[in-house]
Amino acid sequence: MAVHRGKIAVAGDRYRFLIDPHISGAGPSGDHPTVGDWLLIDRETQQSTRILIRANLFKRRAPGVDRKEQMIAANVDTVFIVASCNQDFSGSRLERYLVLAREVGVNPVVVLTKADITDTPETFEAAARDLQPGLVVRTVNGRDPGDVARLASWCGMGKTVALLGSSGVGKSTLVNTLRGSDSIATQAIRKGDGTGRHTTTVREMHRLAGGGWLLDTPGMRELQLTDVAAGLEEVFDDVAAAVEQCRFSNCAHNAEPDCGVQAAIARGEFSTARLERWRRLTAEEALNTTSLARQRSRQRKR
Ligand SMILES: Nc1nc2c(ncn2[C@@H]2O[C@H](COP(=O)(O)OP(=O)(O)OP(=O)(O)O)[C@@H](O)[C@H]2O)c(=O)[nH]1
Ligand SMILES: [Mg+2]
Ligand SMILES: [Zn+2]
Repeated sequence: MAVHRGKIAVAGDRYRFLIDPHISGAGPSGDHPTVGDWLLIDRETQQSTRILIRANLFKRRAPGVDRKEQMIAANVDTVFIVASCNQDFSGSRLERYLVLAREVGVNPVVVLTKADITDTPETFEAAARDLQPGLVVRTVNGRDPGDVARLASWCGMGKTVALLGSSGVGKSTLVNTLRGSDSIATQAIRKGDGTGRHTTTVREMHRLAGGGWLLDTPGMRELQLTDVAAGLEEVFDDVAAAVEQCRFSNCAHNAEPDCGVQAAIARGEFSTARLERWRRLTAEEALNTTSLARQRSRQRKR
């Protein structure tokens, strides 16, 4: 149900308590449980004995010195990628979350909040839709129950929706409005730059009266991608298809002869800005994935 410092909250048929996350038979990867996991628990010892196989797992490369892999959530049906219609909006940041969702294989819905404080919600909506053809985008005032009801179809009985996004975009506000309560703390954003104050500090599941679950998460400062080659290929499928057309397999897509990417740009299939974003994310993913692989093999040797 929730990950606290050093403890996890579990719930089952008529019980709810905190347990130690260290599991004896945790399986080959040695993972700890995370929010959304299904566990087998020994009623007598109140110890978890096994994590059931996950339908999916969101993870990122944690910020900080050790830069380990960090689990975000498991067994998610839909992810609400939340951003607000203000100066904090960033298309390329949304795109990172989108790559992660596609990699994990979870249906993404972009939720643009704070439609009530802009005169031009359609410009934010257009920027989001531009990221991938067919992307589902909903623009709402997160404090208006009537507006937020348009998100209810993803939150039905037995469904789990994870909310991801930067601090201050209104994730907890959405959870409160969808639940018709104000039990989760929210906090005004900074006036200067419109960023949040990292109000939510715990990843936690919240139950809806209709039997759905909302997984609120702390706003992320940066989403560093790792192991997302498939997600990148899906979000940038136009660039990936163009790369296939290059004459040289090691083409750098600058001024090489018969470069499929430059040809696609010349035909107006995508912009150089999109190519640059693809370059940046691909380089970052390659770097993070190799250094994590190195870390893992070092751990195995120990
Ligand atoms: N006007 C308006 N204010 C909103 C909307 N959504 C959220 N807010 C406000 O924005 C501020 C931040 O909202 P939170 O729900 O705390 O944001 P959060 O994404 O949970 O932030 P962290 O917990 O720090 O990650 C609060 O003051 C909310 O009342 C909206 O749609 N319209
Ligand atoms: Mg919050
Ligand atoms: Zn090329």
